[in-house]
Amino acid sequence: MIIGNTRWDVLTADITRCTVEAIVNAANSSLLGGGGVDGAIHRAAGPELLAECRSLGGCPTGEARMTRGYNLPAAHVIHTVGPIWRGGGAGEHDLLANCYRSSLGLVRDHALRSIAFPAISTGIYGFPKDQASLVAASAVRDELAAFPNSFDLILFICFDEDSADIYSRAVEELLG
Ligand code: AR6
Repeated sequence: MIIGNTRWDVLTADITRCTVEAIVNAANSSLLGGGGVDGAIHRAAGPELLAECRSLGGCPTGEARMTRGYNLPAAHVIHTVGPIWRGGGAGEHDLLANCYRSSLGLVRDHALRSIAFPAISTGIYGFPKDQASLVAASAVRDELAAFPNSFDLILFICFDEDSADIYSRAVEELLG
């Protein structure tokens, strides 16, 4: 998809291998590492990432914090904390949308142009992928409308083909 100057794509890949300016980490509120994509990012970045994360003092759900990328191909990591799925009535959709907005806000604040997102909250945190993909796509669509030409490349990186199909369909649906 091309929207203004922005290419927006869904890929099946390992986000730790992505050469973009910033990759997003689906972290927890301690920012001190964990399993899933968080564990993979910390392993690939090396121990200096954890040392920098310790200095941040955590992050509330829906917000985001930026660090360097150390041994990653990406120069920066944006750590955001997705909501734990509790059935959908606990503000999960808004909190997940905030993760995408906060992350894109940091990209803009630092004048970066390219970012790769994982499927935040859809692993250990249990958010249903069909709903999470629509939240993600609508949040990005709204940011692109509000801040046109602020980004060159936005990637949704899925770990398997089935997820990539779900996120691709959501992007297509949201863009009509
Ligand atoms: N590249 C891209 N996507 C990946 C990768 C990877 N290397 N590894 C996993 N995924 P999860 P959450 C996908 O569980 O649900 C951690 O312990 C995975 O298939 O990583 O937000 C944190 O510390 C799934 O679709 O994150 C938190 O405690 C997606 O990434 C908690 O897990 C997100 O799955 C956060 O849970």
